[in-house]
Amino acid sequence: MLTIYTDNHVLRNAKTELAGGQLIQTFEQPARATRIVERIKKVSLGDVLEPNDFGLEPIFRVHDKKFVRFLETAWEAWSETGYKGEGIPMCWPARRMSTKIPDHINGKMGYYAMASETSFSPGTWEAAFAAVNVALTGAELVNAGESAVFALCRPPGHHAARDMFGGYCFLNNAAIAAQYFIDHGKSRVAVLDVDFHHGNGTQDIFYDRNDVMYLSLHGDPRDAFPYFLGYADETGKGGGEGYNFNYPMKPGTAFDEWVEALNDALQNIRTFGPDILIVSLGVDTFETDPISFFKLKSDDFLTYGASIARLKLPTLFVMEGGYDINEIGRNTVNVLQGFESG
Ligand code: OKP
Ligand code: ZN
Repeated sequence: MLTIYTDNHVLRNAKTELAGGQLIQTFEQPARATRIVERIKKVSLGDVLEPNDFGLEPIFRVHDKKFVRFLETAWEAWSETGYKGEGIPMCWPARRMSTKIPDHINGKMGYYAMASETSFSPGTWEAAFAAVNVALTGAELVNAGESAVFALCRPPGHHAARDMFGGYCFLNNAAIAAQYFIDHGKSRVAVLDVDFHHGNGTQDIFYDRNDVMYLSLHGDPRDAFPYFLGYADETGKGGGEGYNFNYPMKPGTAFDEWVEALNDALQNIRTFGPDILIVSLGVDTFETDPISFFKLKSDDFLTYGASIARLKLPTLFVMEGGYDINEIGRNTVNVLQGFESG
């Protein structure tokens, strides 16, 4: 399997994450992607290619222009205030408040944020933009007939909505790739999100559409981030009714139960009959992930990779989460090798 990867992800290297009332070292760190690419080379999964530059147009097909402009300029504006720390949103347009976009960076930060753990740091925009190019290069190859490609994106994307960042995400790599397929001749795309967290951004972007189906297996939002989306009764709206599937699962869920949800999702994908499958691949379902509560084992990743392959669809894997740095390489590549054996 081909992998798309660039070292530019290291430009996203925030020093702080607000967690439990403290500023701690970020879980979402450069070593994640570096460990994965090392494992890919170690097992000779296939060639590792640099991304091409697709510019901003494919991003504007999914994201709000003012939001993109905000991401491009946020670090500069934040640092110009003289604040000593990294950019952290602190005040949101909560219930019954105005939705006008403030001028001050502090106000803008809150307007565009969906959470406060994700600090802005120098290079964040450049890395997020590079990750989109990684996803789009993979999409272009799959569209040209490649049967499966791994887009090793970092930072991740599935929490980023049309005009919101947070949950370590800035631009929605998988959603931008899905829209790219639709804009380049494909009629139907399924996005299967196996990251531990619900991909609120991807769901939201395609919620009223029937050309992109979104299916997500994740920690029940009653107990897990992003808390305010990902419930089973969210099934789509308008023309998109029936094209959104959520499988929330409780703390401690192990593979036997998880795979039942996967099989149900795979059956829904078969019924939909898409031209393309995008897998939002997070391996934070692993038993020792430091921020998650599922109990998958390393061999389970091989097993479910093979299950996904049985759909026999052209497939783009897009990297999302996974925070047990010591096992992220093995677990991620297990999915890809399982897929190739399936
Ligand atoms: C991003 B992806 C840890 C709380 C973390 C944000 C999680 C973002 C996960 N103290 N909250 O879906 O893997
Ligand atoms: Zn996650």
